Amino acid sequence: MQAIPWQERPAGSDDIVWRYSENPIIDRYSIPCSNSIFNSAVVRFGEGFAGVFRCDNKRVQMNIFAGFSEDGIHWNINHEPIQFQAAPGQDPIVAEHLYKYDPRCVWIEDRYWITWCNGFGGCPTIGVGYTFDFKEFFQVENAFLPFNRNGVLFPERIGGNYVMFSRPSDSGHTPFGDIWISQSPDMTFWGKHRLVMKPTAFPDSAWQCTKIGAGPVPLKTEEGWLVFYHGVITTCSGYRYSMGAALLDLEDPTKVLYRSMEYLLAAATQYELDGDVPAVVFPCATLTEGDKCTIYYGAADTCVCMAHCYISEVIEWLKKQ
Ligand code: BMA
Repeated sequence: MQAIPWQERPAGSDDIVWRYSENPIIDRYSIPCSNSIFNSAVVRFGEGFAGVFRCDNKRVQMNIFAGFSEDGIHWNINHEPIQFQAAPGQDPIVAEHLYKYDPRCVWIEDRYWITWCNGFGGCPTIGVGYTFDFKEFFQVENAFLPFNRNGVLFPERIGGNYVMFSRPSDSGHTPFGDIWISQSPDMTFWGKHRLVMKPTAFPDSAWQCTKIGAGPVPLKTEEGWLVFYHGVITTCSGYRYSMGAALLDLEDPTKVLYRSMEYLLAAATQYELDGDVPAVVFPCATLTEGDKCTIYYGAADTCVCMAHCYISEVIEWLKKQ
Protein backbone atom coordinates (compact mmCIF):
# COMPACT_ATOMS: atom_id res chain seq x y z
CA MET A 1 0.00 0.00 0.00
CA GLN A 2 1.31 3.44 -0.95
CA ALA A 3 2.56 5.48 2.02
CA ILE A 4 0.55 8.61 2.77
CA PRO A 5 2.23 11.97 2.35
CA TRP A 6 3.80 12.69 5.71
CA GLN A 7 6.12 15.06 7.50
CA GLU A 8 7.06 14.79 11.16
CA ARG A 9 6.18 17.57 13.60
CA PRO A 10 8.79 20.32 13.28
CA ALA A 11 11.48 20.29 15.96
CA GLY A 12 10.54 22.53 18.85
CA SER A 13 6.80 22.53 18.05
CA ASP A 14 4.20 21.10 20.39
CA ASP A 15 1.28 21.68 18.00
CA ILE A 16 -1.19 18.78 17.83
CA VAL A 17 -1.74 19.56 14.13
CA TRP A 18 1.12 20.96 12.07
CA ARG A 19 1.29 22.20 8.48
CA TYR A 20 3.15 20.56 5.61
CA SER A 21 6.17 22.76 4.96
CA GLU A 22 5.66 22.89 1.15
CA ASN A 23 2.06 24.16 1.30
CA PRO A 24 0.12 24.85 -0.81
CA ILE A 25 0.32 21.55 -2.68
CA ILE A 26 -2.15 22.59 -5.39
CA ASP A 27 -1.92 26.08 -6.83
CA ARG A 28 -5.00 28.01 -7.92
CA TYR A 29 -4.01 27.89 -11.60
CA SER A 30 -3.14 24.16 -11.75
CA ILE A 31 -5.52 23.49 -14.65
CA PRO A 32 -6.10 25.81 -17.61
CA CYS A 33 -9.65 26.89 -16.69
CA SER A 34 -9.18 27.38 -12.95
CA ASN A 35 -9.43 30.54 -10.91
CA SER A 36 -9.00 28.57 -7.69
CA ILE A 37 -8.77 24.95 -6.47
CA PHE A 38 -9.69 24.29 -2.84
CA ASN A 39 -12.03 22.39 -0.46
CA SER A 40 -11.32 19.06 -2.16
CA ALA A 41 -11.51 15.35 -1.31
CA VAL A 42 -8.84 12.66 -1.66
CA VAL A 43 -8.94 8.86 -1.16
CA ARG A 44 -6.72 5.85 -1.65
CA PHE A 45 -7.26 4.46 -5.14
CA GLY A 46 -5.43 1.67 -6.98
CA GLU A 47 -1.70 1.91 -6.30
CA GLY A 48 -1.98 5.55 -5.27
CA PHE A 49 -4.64 8.15 -4.71
CA ALA A 50 -7.59 9.77 -6.45
CA GLY A 51 -9.48 12.90 -5.62
CA VAL A 52 -12.48 15.06 -6.39
CA PHE A 53 -11.44 18.69 -6.63
CA ARG A 54 -13.41 21.88 -6.40
CA CYS A 55 -12.14 24.01 -9.25
CA ASP A 56 -13.87 27.33 -9.75
CA ASN A 57 -13.30 28.54 -13.31
CA LYS A 58 -12.45 32.00 -14.57
CA ARG A 59 -16.13 32.90 -14.76
CA VAL A 60 -16.00 31.83 -11.08
CA GLN A 61 -18.45 29.02 -11.71
CA MET A 62 -18.14 26.17 -9.20
CA ASN A 63 -17.65 22.59 -10.36
CA ILE A 64 -15.90 19.36 -9.35
CA PHE A 65 -13.12 17.58 -11.24
CA ALA A 66 -11.45 14.16 -10.84
CA GLY A 67 -7.71 13.93 -10.23
CA PHE A 68 -5.02 11.32 -9.66
CA SER A 69 -1.75 11.14 -7.77
CA GLU A 70 0.96 8.61 -7.04
CA ASP A 71 2.15 10.27 -3.84
CA GLY A 72 -0.81 12.34 -2.63
CA ILE A 73 1.18 15.54 -3.11
CA HIS A 74 1.57 15.97 -6.88
CA TRP A 75 -1.80 15.83 -8.60
CA ASN A 76 -2.98 15.52 -12.18
CA ILE A 77 -6.43 17.06 -12.23
CA ASN A 78 -8.61 16.50 -15.29
CA HIS A 79 -9.19 19.60 -17.35
CA GLU A 80 -12.89 18.86 -17.79
CA PRO A 81 -15.37 18.61 -14.90
CA ILE A 82 -16.96 15.35 -13.84
CA GLN A 83 -20.05 14.53 -15.91
CA PHE A 84 -22.48 12.61 -13.79
CA GLN A 85 -25.12 10.47 -15.45
CA ALA A 86 -28.27 9.44 -13.62
CA ALA A 87 -27.53 6.07 -12.00
CA PRO A 88 -29.42 3.05 -13.36
CA GLY A 89 -33.03 3.19 -12.24
CA GLN A 90 -32.85 6.87 -11.29
CA ASP A 91 -35.04 9.67 -12.58
CA PRO A 92 -32.92 11.53 -15.22
CA ILE A 93 -33.54 14.86 -13.43
CA VAL A 94 -31.18 13.80 -10.62
CA ALA A 95 -28.19 14.65 -12.84
CA GLU A 96 -29.32 18.24 -13.47
CA HIS A 97 -27.41 20.86 -11.58
CA LEU A 98 -26.54 24.54 -11.53
CA TYR A 99 -23.23 24.22 -9.69
CA LYS A 100 -21.26 21.80 -7.56
CA TYR A 101 -18.81 22.52 -4.75
CA ASP A 102 -17.05 21.31 -1.60
CA PRO A 103 -16.92 17.56 -2.44
CA ARG A 104 -16.26 14.76 0.03
CA CYS A 105 -15.44 11.18 -1.03
CA VAL A 106 -15.55 7.85 0.81
CA TRP A 107 -15.27 4.14 0.07
CA ILE A 108 -18.33 2.29 1.39
CA GLU A 109 -18.65 -1.46 0.79
CA ASP A 110 -18.13 -1.69 -2.98
CA ARG A 111 -17.71 1.81 -4.41
CA TYR A 112 -16.60 5.36 -3.84
CA TRP A 113 -19.43 7.65 -2.80
CA ILE A 114 -19.16 11.37 -3.43
CA THR A 115 -21.22 14.07 -1.76
CA TRP A 116 -21.09 17.76 -2.52
CA CYS A 117 -23.06 20.96 -2.30
CA ASN A 118 -25.33 20.75 -5.35
CA GLY A 119 -27.18 23.62 -6.97
CA PHE A 120 -30.57 22.03 -7.62
CA GLY A 121 -33.63 24.05 -8.56
CA GLY A 122 -31.43 27.09 -8.03
CA CYS A 123 -30.77 26.19 -4.40
CA PRO A 124 -27.89 24.50 -2.56
CA THR A 125 -28.48 21.02 -1.20
CA ILE A 126 -26.52 17.77 -0.83
CA GLY A 127 -25.73 16.00 -4.11
CA VAL A 128 -24.87 12.29 -3.96
CA GLY A 129 -23.16 10.10 -6.53
CA TYR A 130 -20.79 7.20 -6.89
CA THR A 131 -17.98 5.85 -9.00
CA PHE A 132 -16.02 2.64 -9.22
CA ASP A 133 -13.11 3.95 -11.27
CA PHE A 134 -13.10 7.80 -11.22
CA LYS A 135 -13.89 7.68 -14.95
CA GLU A 136 -17.63 7.08 -14.94
CA PHE A 137 -19.77 8.83 -12.36
CA PHE A 138 -23.36 8.08 -11.43
CA GLN A 139 -25.71 10.36 -9.58
CA VAL A 140 -28.58 9.47 -7.27
CA GLU A 141 -31.20 11.64 -5.57
CA ASN A 142 -30.14 14.66 -3.59
CA ALA A 143 -30.11 13.66 0.06
CA PHE A 144 -32.11 16.55 1.47
CA LEU A 145 -34.35 19.48 0.66
CA PRO A 146 -32.55 22.79 0.16
CA PHE A 147 -31.01 24.58 1.83
CA ASN A 148 -28.21 22.37 2.99
CA ARG A 149 -24.40 22.10 2.81
CA ASN A 150 -21.51 20.04 4.17
CA GLY A 151 -22.98 16.59 3.57
CA VAL A 152 -20.43 14.05 4.81
CA LEU A 153 -20.99 10.27 4.76
CA PHE A 154 -19.69 7.88 7.41
CA PRO A 155 -17.45 5.13 5.95
CA GLU A 156 -19.76 2.32 7.03
CA ARG A 157 -23.38 1.67 7.89
CA ILE A 158 -24.39 2.02 11.53
CA GLY A 159 -27.32 -0.11 12.74
CA GLY A 160 -27.89 -1.16 9.12
CA ASN A 161 -28.25 2.37 7.71
CA TYR A 162 -25.99 4.75 5.81
CA VAL A 163 -25.28 7.79 7.95
CA MET A 164 -24.60 11.36 6.83
CA PHE A 165 -23.78 14.65 8.52
CA SER A 166 -25.24 17.79 7.06
CA ARG A 167 -25.68 21.42 7.91
CA PRO A 168 -29.09 22.95 7.16
CA SER A 169 -28.46 26.45 5.83
CA ASP A 170 -29.93 29.30 3.81
CA SER A 171 -29.50 30.60 0.25
CA GLY A 172 -26.68 32.99 1.16
CA HIS A 173 -23.57 32.86 3.29
CA THR A 174 -25.55 31.50 6.25
CA PRO A 175 -24.81 33.27 9.53
CA PHE A 176 -25.83 30.17 11.54
CA GLY A 177 -25.28 26.42 11.31
CA ASP A 178 -25.33 23.20 13.32
CA ILE A 179 -24.08 19.72 12.50
CA TRP A 180 -26.98 17.29 12.04
CA ILE A 181 -26.97 13.58 11.31
CA SER A 182 -29.42 11.57 9.19
CA GLN A 183 -29.86 7.93 8.23
CA SER A 184 -30.86 6.10 5.07
CA PRO A 185 -31.44 2.42 4.30
CA ASP A 186 -30.82 2.91 0.57
CA MET A 187 -28.94 6.22 -0.15
CA THR A 188 -32.23 7.67 -1.43
CA PHE A 189 -34.59 8.21 1.47
CA TRP A 190 -33.07 10.04 4.44
CA GLY A 191 -34.64 10.43 7.86
CA LYS A 192 -34.16 10.10 11.63
CA HIS A 193 -32.64 13.59 11.55
CA ARG A 194 -30.84 14.37 14.83
CA LEU A 195 -28.79 17.26 16.10
CA VAL A 196 -25.14 16.49 16.87
CA MET A 197 -23.47 19.80 17.75
CA LYS A 198 -24.31 23.51 17.76
CA PRO A 199 -21.95 26.49 17.69
CA THR A 200 -20.58 27.30 21.10
CA ALA A 201 -22.06 30.01 23.27
CA PHE A 202 -19.95 33.16 23.08
CA PRO A 203 -17.37 33.56 24.67
CA ASP A 204 -16.69 29.92 25.66
CA SER A 205 -14.91 29.09 22.41
CA ALA A 206 -15.30 32.06 20.14
CA TRP A 207 -13.73 30.61 16.96
CA GLN A 208 -16.79 28.36 16.57
CA CYS A 209 -19.55 30.64 17.86
CA THR A 210 -21.21 31.61 14.54
CA LYS A 211 -21.58 28.24 12.78
CA ILE A 212 -20.01 24.82 12.47
CA GLY A 213 -19.99 22.20 9.71
CA ALA A 214 -18.67 18.68 9.14
CA GLY A 215 -15.27 18.31 7.47
CA PRO A 216 -13.60 15.07 6.37
CA VAL A 217 -15.18 11.61 6.52
CA PRO A 218 -15.25 10.45 10.18
CA LEU A 219 -12.36 8.23 11.29
CA LYS A 220 -13.28 5.07 13.20
CA THR A 221 -11.12 4.59 16.31
CA GLU A 222 -11.45 2.27 19.29
CA GLU A 223 -12.60 5.22 21.37
CA GLY A 224 -15.19 6.62 18.99
CA TRP A 225 -15.63 8.41 15.67
CA LEU A 226 -12.99 11.09 15.36
CA VAL A 227 -14.34 14.01 13.37
CA PHE A 228 -12.57 17.14 12.23
CA TYR A 229 -14.95 20.01 11.55
CA HIS A 230 -14.86 23.70 10.70
CA GLY A 231 -15.99 26.42 13.05
CA VAL A 232 -16.66 30.04 12.15
CA ILE A 233 -16.50 33.33 14.03
CA THR A 234 -17.86 36.61 12.65
CA THR A 235 -15.21 39.30 12.95
CA CYS A 236 -15.41 42.94 11.89
CA SER A 237 -14.00 41.93 8.47
CA GLY A 238 -16.17 38.85 7.90
CA TYR A 239 -16.13 35.14 8.63
CA ARG A 240 -12.99 33.39 9.90
CA TYR A 241 -12.91 29.59 9.41
CA SER A 242 -10.86 27.34 11.72
CA MET A 243 -10.66 23.60 12.33
CA GLY A 244 -11.57 21.70 15.48
CA ALA A 245 -12.28 18.06 16.34
CA ALA A 246 -14.74 15.95 18.29
CA LEU A 247 -15.07 12.34 19.34
CA LEU A 248 -18.51 10.76 18.85
CA ASP A 249 -19.94 7.52 20.23
CA LEU A 250 -19.37 4.59 17.85
CA GLU A 251 -22.89 3.14 18.03
CA ASP A 252 -24.72 6.44 18.46
CA PRO A 253 -22.76 9.25 16.79
CA THR A 254 -25.30 11.84 17.98
CA LYS A 255 -23.54 11.47 21.36
CA VAL A 256 -20.59 13.86 21.61
CA LEU A 257 -17.99 12.36 23.95
CA TYR A 258 -15.42 15.15 23.64
CA ARG A 259 -15.24 18.39 21.67
CA SER A 260 -12.46 20.87 21.08
CA MET A 261 -12.76 24.22 22.81
CA GLU A 262 -9.41 25.41 21.41
CA TYR A 263 -9.00 25.19 17.66
CA LEU A 264 -6.54 22.75 16.10
CA LEU A 265 -5.74 24.88 13.05
CA ALA A 266 -6.69 28.47 12.26
CA ALA A 267 -5.76 30.74 9.38
CA ALA A 268 -2.33 32.14 10.18
CA THR A 269 0.00 31.67 7.20
CA GLN A 270 0.04 33.91 4.18
CA TYR A 271 -1.68 31.33 1.96
CA GLU A 272 -4.49 30.99 4.53
CA LEU A 273 -4.85 34.71 5.12
CA ASP A 274 -4.47 36.03 1.56
CA GLY A 275 -6.74 34.65 -1.12
CA ASP A 276 -10.16 35.03 -2.66
CA VAL A 277 -11.75 34.65 0.79
CA PRO A 278 -9.22 35.60 3.47
CA ALA A 279 -8.81 33.66 6.71
CA VAL A 280 -10.27 30.29 5.75
CA VAL A 281 -9.01 26.82 6.61
CA PHE A 282 -11.61 24.32 5.44
CA PRO A 283 -10.77 20.61 5.99
CA CYS A 284 -12.44 18.16 3.59
CA ALA A 285 -10.45 14.91 3.64
CA THR A 286 -7.91 12.77 5.46
CA LEU A 287 -5.55 9.94 4.56
CA THR A 288 -4.42 7.66 7.38
CA GLU A 289 -1.73 5.08 7.92
CA GLY A 290 -1.79 3.53 11.38
CA ASP A 291 -1.77 6.43 13.83
CA LYS A 292 -0.63 8.96 11.20
CA CYS A 293 -3.24 11.26 9.71
CA THR A 294 -2.80 13.76 6.90
CA ILE A 295 -5.56 16.33 6.59
CA TYR A 296 -6.34 18.06 3.26
CA TYR A 297 -7.82 21.52 3.59
CA GLY A 298 -8.73 24.44 1.40
CA ALA A 299 -6.88 27.65 2.22
CA ALA A 300 -8.52 31.07 1.71
CA ASP A 301 -10.87 29.56 -0.94
CA THR A 302 -7.86 29.57 -3.27
CA CYS A 303 -5.56 26.53 -2.97
CA VAL A 304 -5.21 23.06 -1.42
CA CYS A 305 -2.95 22.40 1.58
CA MET A 306 -2.04 19.58 3.93
CA ALA A 307 -1.54 19.28 7.67
CA HIS A 308 -0.50 16.31 9.77
CA CYS A 309 -1.30 14.83 13.17
CA TYR A 310 -1.30 11.62 15.17
CA ILE A 311 -4.82 10.31 15.79
CA SER A 312 -3.97 9.15 19.34
CA GLU A 313 -2.59 12.60 20.21
CA VAL A 314 -5.74 14.34 18.95
CA ILE A 315 -7.87 12.02 21.10
CA GLU A 316 -5.70 12.58 24.20
CA TRP A 317 -5.84 16.33 23.55
CA LEU A 318 -9.64 16.20 23.19
CA LYS A 319 -9.95 14.52 26.58
CA LYS A 320 -8.24 17.52 28.17
CA GLN A 321 -10.47 20.16 26.51
C1 BMA B 1 -18.82 28.50 2.33
C2 BMA B 1 -18.48 27.69 1.12
C3 BMA B 1 -17.09 27.17 1.28
C4 BMA B 1 -16.12 28.28 1.58
C5 BMA B 1 -16.57 29.08 2.74
C6 BMA B 1 -15.67 30.25 3.04
O1 BMA B 1 -20.10 29.04 2.22
O2 BMA B 1 -18.54 28.47 -0.05
O3 BMA B 1 -16.74 26.58 0.09
O4 BMA B 1 -14.85 27.76 1.88
O5 BMA B 1 -17.87 29.53 2.50
O6 BMA B 1 -15.71 31.17 2.01
